[in-house]
Amino acid sequence: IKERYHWQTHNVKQSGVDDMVLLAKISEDAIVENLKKRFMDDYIFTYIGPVLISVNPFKQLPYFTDREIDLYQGAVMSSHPHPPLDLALGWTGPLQEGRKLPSLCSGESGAGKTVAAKYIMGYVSKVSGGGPKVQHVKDIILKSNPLLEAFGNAKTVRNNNSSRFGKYFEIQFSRGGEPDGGKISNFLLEKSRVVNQNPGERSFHIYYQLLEGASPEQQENLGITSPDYYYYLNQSAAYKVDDMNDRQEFQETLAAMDVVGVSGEEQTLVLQLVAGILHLGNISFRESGNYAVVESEDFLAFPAYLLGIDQDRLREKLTSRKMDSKWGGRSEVIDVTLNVEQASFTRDALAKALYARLFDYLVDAVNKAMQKDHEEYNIGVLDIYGFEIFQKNGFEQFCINFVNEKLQQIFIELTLKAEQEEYVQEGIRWSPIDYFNNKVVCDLIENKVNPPGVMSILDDVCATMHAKGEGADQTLLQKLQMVIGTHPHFNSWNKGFVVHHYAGKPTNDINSNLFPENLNAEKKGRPTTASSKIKKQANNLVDTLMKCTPHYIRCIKPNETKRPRDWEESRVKHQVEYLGLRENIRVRRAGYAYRRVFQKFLHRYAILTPETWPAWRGDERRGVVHLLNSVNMDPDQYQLGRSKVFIKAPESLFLLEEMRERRYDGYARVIQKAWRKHV
Ligand code: AD9
Ligand code: MG
Repeated sequence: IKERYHWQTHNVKQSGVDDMVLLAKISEDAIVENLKKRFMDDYIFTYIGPVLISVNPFKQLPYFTDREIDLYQGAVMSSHPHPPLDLALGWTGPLQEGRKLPSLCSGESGAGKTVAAKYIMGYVSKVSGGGPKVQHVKDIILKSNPLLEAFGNAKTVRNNNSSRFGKYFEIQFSRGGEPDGGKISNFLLEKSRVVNQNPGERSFHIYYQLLEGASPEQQENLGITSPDYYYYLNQSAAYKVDDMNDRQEFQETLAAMDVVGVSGEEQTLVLQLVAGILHLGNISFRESGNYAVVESEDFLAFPAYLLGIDQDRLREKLTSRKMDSKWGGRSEVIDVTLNVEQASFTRDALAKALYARLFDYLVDAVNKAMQKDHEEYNIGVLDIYGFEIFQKNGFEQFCINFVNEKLQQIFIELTLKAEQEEYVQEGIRWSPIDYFNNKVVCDLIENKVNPPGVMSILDDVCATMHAKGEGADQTLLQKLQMVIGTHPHFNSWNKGFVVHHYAGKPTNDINSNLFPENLNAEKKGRPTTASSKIKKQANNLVDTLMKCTPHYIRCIKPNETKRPRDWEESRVKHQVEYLGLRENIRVRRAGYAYRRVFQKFLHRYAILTPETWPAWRGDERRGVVHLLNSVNMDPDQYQLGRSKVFIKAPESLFLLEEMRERRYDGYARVIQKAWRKHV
């Protein structure tokens, strides 16, 4: 009855199809149309087989009320997509087998990855039990979000709460299924935002939180005044975000620090550092006989005090640098004075480095608080910055889009791989499907040789720049043109270059900070560049994920206005195209649209034959054959694997469902009749 009820309720209000494998026609237009129908009816989740598509509704919908969770937790497989249900089936199931279960949220900036990731973490905390220790870990899992978002998220033109770092959050479980530990790995924070933002964008939220929320005492101690006073905030002239209460969020950030065990004293230091960086930005320089001097000593003392650096030493650091010099066979370190441009660059580099360390410190604090000595089971959620194109795209966009490219690669390899593996494992015959493999774009960026990719060429130019001095940008462009100028996914001209990503074509402007900041690093030999670091991180991630069976959440952004019920057809279509949803459905269908282990299949359609009702006795495989024969299923339409039945066309399945429904209705009428007679 429960199953019947379940099935019926989900067929009462049917909005489009909830698994697009069942679409009558597979075209991009049909996919967009289906998603639109569902979106307008507040169904934001749709499946393609096990892949979850989520369309950002830009309004609050009730997914995770207690009632919803009760209703769905442990529910039988229904055709109604719902993340908690998904979790119950997709995750807690295999979790019992002791595997790592990663979920990958992907999609462009503002599509809803972070919100989806938070729902998942929230759900896990809600449904699992546990004593005080477990409760504490759950608190940390939940509070780590406002904390890391305060320091790592910012308003961009794409998203008012855009993640400017990537994270992979693992929740560890005890044998009893209680979350009792966790670990965050963070990826490349967009630290250039600390010193400079595009028009209309803000720096990290914490700055505005502090300025709005500081107590009078903090205001005095930290030199807090209005945001337009600070060079690091006033360049973009954006201070407020719609629907965001910085003052209130400041309190939440502090409370979150309490929970993760950052003591009151440490919190004071954290805020001191945040304010110190702001004041550092207000140090300006003027030219004096070809080299830079600090414009006004008054502006030096306060940041020095906040950062705990001796004032003279700070001055020296900002206006000169140490250099190795070879003289007459001897090597010595000499001080070289800097010009105004170099001094400002050094100031900004210091600000960025301090902020990045502060961020790492906070991630560490969260990790320490959730640390567990041995791992048993874990589920992970990957939430990174989404693919983005701005008017000016710098080095960081280049890295962000590269990481997205790698993620797409995992999706392609694993959805196909998993599909193929299952067919092989079950001994099913099938023929593979063509689709765009973005490996060619990944190679263009990260190849070491034959030909070297953009990152290698960039590293090379960085390594030789000291000797060359100026003209790094032109050298880079020439080299890129020479080595990969004819690559089908690459274009360059005298001011920049374009990489044709799977999701779009951002123009990387040579004047907008294309070089990673350690171009002028004082290190000897070949320094680890920012690009080699992100390359390594991305590849480690790929290695980890490739060993698992990730669960995909493909997020779609329906409009640029951030308004509910606003549907921009062409934007959605573009995303449907580049996410490869059509290929995804085709791959899923080319083979078999539906698969179910024998026992579950028998259970669901038991009512169709007297021999299987209420239960089939004997060999399950033979039971399935008997069932399919008695309903005259065309033998071309299905194959039996080793443990599962595979059914090709969705229509065949519809037929089974219809028959099943008629039988139930028939029974219901008989029972009603009997009942009426009885009364
Ligand atoms: V970025 O790559 O970090 O710039 P995300 O993470 O993909 O991006 P995010 O999750 O931050 O986007 O979503 C953007 C905004 O859309 C949120 O701040 C919400 O206001 C809104 N949103 C997203 N998903 C949902 C949802 N499931 N329900 C309601 C949502 N609102
Ligand atoms: Mg995000």
